[in-house]
Amino acid sequence: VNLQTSVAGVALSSYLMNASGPKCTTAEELNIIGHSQAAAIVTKSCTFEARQGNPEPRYRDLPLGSIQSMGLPNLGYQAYLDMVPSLKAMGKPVVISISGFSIAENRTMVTAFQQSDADLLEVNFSCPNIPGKPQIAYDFEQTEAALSQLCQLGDKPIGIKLAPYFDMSHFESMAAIIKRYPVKFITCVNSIGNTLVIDPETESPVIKPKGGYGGLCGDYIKPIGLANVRAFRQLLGDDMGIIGVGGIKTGSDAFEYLLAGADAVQIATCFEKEGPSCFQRIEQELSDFMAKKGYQQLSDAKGKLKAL
Ligand code: RRO
Repeated sequence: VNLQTSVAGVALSSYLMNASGPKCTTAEELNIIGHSQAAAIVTKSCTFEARQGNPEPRYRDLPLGSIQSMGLPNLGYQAYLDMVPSLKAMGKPVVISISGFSIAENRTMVTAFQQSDADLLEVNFSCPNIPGKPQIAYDFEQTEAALSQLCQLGDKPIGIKLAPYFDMSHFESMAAIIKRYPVKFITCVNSIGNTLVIDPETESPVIKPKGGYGGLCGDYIKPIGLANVRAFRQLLGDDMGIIGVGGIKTGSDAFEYLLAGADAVQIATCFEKEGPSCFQRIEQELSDFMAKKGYQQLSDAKGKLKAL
């Protein structure tokens, strides 16, 4: 099965890439992704200054996924800017995730990466883990204010990483805002923010930051990711690039996101737990699954969820 695809005009050799988050912070980690079967290299969300992130323990594997409150540990945007040439040299598209603490910081960083050789800029509007900082994607006015400033800083496609939504009116409001600006792609969804996992033995939360509140990831969130991709595909039409994320760990999970309308998918928790071999494995499973159904390319099934 031909798994070639594209997002915002950038060609991808297959349907899968890493998600911003796990194992994509250092040059060494990004090099491993470069040498894997992932179709692109996605960097950890960067901030203006380097950050250590939140106090540990800040990540916990769970039976059906994970919970984390990393707190944006990263090398600072200049380090990723300096890395772009060596990442590009690995021969696949480079996706830079940008997560400033203000519109001014995002402007500075987007402007810098617009002048780099990166392929896609994914501006993160949905980090749930910074104490005192709300998720921009849940504040429609702030989202609009940010988009009005970030979309005209260069020709490279700008996309936004969205929080999960749970109400049809929120899908409609966010889609209406996105349509007013030249946003070229969206990535749905970030973790479900501010969930609480309690260990009854220790009688404590399983992670330390924010009193235990953290982003829920993995299997738990697949139905939410699917709903968000499907809703935005229906509201934004076929020209919008949509990258699906949330609970993909098998070829059939990826196929479900294809039916919902995703142009490509990102793998977070499964990559965290399994390592870089997950990309080749899931790609092969997706190909086998589609072949068994008689499909020859992604477009044969993309967005074609059947009514019951
Ligand atoms: O670093 C994090 O704590 C983090 C980020 Br920036 C994000 O966007 N989503 C998430 O679940 N964790």
